[in-house]
Amino acid sequence: MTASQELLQQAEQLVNAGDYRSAINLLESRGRYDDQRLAERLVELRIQAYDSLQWPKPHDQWPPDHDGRFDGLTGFPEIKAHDLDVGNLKAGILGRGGLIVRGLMSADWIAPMRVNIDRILQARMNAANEVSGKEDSAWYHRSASVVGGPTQFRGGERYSNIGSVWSVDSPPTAFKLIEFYREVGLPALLHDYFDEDAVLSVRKWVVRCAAPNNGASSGWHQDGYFLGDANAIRTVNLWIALTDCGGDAAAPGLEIIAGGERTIYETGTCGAPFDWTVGQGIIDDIAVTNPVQCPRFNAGDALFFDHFNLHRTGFGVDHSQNRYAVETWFFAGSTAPRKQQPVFF
Ligand SMILES: O=C(O)CCC(=O)C(=O)O
Ligand SMILES: [Fe+2]
Repeated sequence: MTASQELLQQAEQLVNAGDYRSAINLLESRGRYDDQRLAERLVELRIQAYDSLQWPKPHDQWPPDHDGRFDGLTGFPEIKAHDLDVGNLKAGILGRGGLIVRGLMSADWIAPMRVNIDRILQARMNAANEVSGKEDSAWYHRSASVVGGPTQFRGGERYSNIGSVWSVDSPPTAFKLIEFYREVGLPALLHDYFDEDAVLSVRKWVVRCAAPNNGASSGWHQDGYFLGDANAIRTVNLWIALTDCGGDAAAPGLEIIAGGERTIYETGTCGAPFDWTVGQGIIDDIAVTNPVQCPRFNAGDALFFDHFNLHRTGFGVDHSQNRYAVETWFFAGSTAPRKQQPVFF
């Protein structure tokens, strides 16, 4: 038996005894991201674990207090990665609608992550186009535990090298991203923020490559609209640029409203193209006091915000480069929306 098979067997014993947490810890700490079978099993266990673990009842100190250290600022507060702590995170998200963290992801993570996203999109395309021998790529594999079951490919034009993919559909990528979250101390930071453990989810944990779409406008939205009862859920989104983008850069960034207003706006009116988008008329009203921001990000810079934030992909008029990014929504375990399929990490 190989070392990897032995690890998987030990993990199975722990799972059979109901101890998902130890099984996951074992595979995560002793396994490798490029061990295909192990990375796939780890994704399955992370999805299955949520139901078998105990989660606290939602506490009533929500939203938590913050010290207003960024009050009076226009736009988003900015800090360096080594200053990321719960005080800055609370005052940023709850006081100003977001917090920019410069240099959160270091260069040794960024380029490999971009390459991985290319591999994932290519593997999905190969599978859709039934390229012979390429159907079962390590880089694109839908776990049987994902609700909705196996991906159904229609083939042809459906997929390209541009697009978004659930991170769990790429087990090596999910493995590496969780390693990154640990490296920058997110589990403890988010525990302090939520006052309980955070979880990931199948549907709101996304890697993407967005192409320039000069002159186009994407939909203004609040993720709270999709996620269920906005007043019941507790979230932190970590959006990481893997390409220089926004501002005067050559790739699309984010257009986003600062200010920390905690309300869900009407959708589907005032010129909104879809029932889930907020109309330009409403944005124009808000922008009188809170101008739309399009922050300039360097690859590795991050923006934290939550489900009340109003934003859209920032298509410009003369972009020439694709933009890679990772969008990770964390949920307080107690109120994680079931429809998003919570993922233990
Ligand atoms: O990456 C983008 O352009 C969109 C990101 C977004 O909507 C989000 O992170 O919630
Ligand atoms: Fe969004």
